[in-house]
Amino acid sequence: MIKGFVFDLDGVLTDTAEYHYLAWQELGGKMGIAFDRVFNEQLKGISRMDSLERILKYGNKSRAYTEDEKIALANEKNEDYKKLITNISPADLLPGISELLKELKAADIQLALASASKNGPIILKRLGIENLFDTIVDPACLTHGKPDPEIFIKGAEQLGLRPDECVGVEDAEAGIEAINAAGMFSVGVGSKESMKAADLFVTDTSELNVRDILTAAAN
Ligand code: B16
Ligand code: MG
Repeated sequence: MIKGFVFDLDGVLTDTAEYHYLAWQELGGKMGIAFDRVFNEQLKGISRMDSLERILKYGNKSRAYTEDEKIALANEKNEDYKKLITNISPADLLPGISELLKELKAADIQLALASASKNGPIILKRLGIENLFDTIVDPACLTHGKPDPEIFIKGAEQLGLRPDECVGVEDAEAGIEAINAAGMFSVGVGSKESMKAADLFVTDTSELNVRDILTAAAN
């Protein structure tokens, strides 16, 4: 029986991908690395340091900086990003999410956040939904990023549930891989092609429906 939902943040609850993109672009400009939105897709769900490594590799500059310089570059990106997310408000919740979360709470289902973002808590607060979440996994405590299942296993653990008692919701391929490997029922938001490994998929958050998900997870 499903007793908990473990949510990704970016692309599921709100769309912060555009702000990550703008902040990485700004840093890319300073490093002499240009990239577009197509390349940016590869950064979704990937941690800050791993994203920087991917950008450097893309620009053939993996060895251009020391580890300390890379940390300073990632911090610089985060300072820009934090400025961009200052004005996030409940209006930035993706379609249907507010209703979905309230319906889940009314059904006594526990909620956890499993986001790679260290800015997750402040974003939940600005979105006005922090009180609906029972727990937030701290990405700083993790050894492996998505597609490793660690973050979803930890989410279930923090809810006091087994992974098979939880549903995981994701928009990134690496995220669906992580949910499946954790042994949870996976719900994907995105195209049929990118969400082909999901147990259930919808193309838009407005199509997420508690009854449909619980029925599919029970079968
Ligand atoms: P931060 P998610 C991820 O969020 C983003 O998709 C990814 O682009 C970002 O690099 C990562 O969080 C880390 O974010 O720099 O704020 O710690 O999709 O896992 O909710
Ligand atoms: Mg995401």
